[in-house]
Amino acid sequence: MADSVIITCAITGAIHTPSMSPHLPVTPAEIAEQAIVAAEAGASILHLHARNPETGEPAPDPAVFRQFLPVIKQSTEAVVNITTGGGLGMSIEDRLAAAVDASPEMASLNMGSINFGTFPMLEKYSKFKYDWEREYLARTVDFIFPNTFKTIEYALKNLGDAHGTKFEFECYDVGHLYNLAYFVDKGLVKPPFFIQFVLGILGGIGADPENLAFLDRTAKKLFGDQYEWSVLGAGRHQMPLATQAALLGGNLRVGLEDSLYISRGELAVSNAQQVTKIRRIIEELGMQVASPAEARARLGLKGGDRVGF
Ligand code: KMH
Ligand code: ZN
Repeated sequence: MADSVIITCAITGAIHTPSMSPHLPVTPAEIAEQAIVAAEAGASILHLHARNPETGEPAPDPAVFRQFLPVIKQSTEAVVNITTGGGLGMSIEDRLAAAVDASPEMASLNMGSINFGTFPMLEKYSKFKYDWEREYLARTVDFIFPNTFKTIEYALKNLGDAHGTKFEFECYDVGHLYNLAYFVDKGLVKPPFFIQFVLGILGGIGADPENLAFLDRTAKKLFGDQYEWSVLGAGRHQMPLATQAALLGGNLRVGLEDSLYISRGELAVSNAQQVTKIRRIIEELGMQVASPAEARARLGLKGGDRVGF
């Protein structure tokens, strides 16, 4: 068990829409600013998506990412982790474009196809600023988030091998760990690797504490000491599961991508506010927050000077 906890912060994502919170970063300037302050608060890995600056719609365009990547790199030591999940409904080419263009130290890689239901949020939000928001949520009642063995292998080769990018393997259910084991056994994924348990997405495993313990146990059985793990809990499950992860010797992810709140019914005013809260919990438990240098060493990353931005 490592003696420090790696905090990942996921700045804006592609789940929440602008009308859900005035604090959700949309423009490149807002994304850069919130990422930098989150790093200053203790996040060692910054997981980044981009959005259309005018409408806030998830955007795959490498040119939009390039408006904030250099600013973040110049202002922090934090590891940049670019999404390959993109926005719901994007093609696999679009999903990979920004990471292939930027050659980051890390990128996300989703380890199995799932139903990805965000439509229940329509029960909570009725007024939207932009036309796209309602349909973006409604369409997920009949949406499968595609991550096949073919597309996973394509990313491992064209981003992992080709760019020296290492992955945040997003596992939404226990079967995804066995998909990962297939690629480890094939030699396409080499240790040390980084598993992100994703709990509480409608379509994936539920956010029960027993499920995190189950995933932790299953990963240990499959991978021994070849990996580091982290957990992201969606919505109200974010802080409880992050706290449980720290106690279990894991790492954790916070950020407005996966929860807009700082506590029950209270919107977080920034990503940094969530980082500060979980950092306080980690330190109250007598543990420390890992630095970007520690994260790079433990995850075997290529270094911030070997990226393409
Ligand atoms: N929003 C998380 C549940 C990705 O960007 O590749 C999953 C995620 C996927 O972050
Ligand atoms: Zn993401």
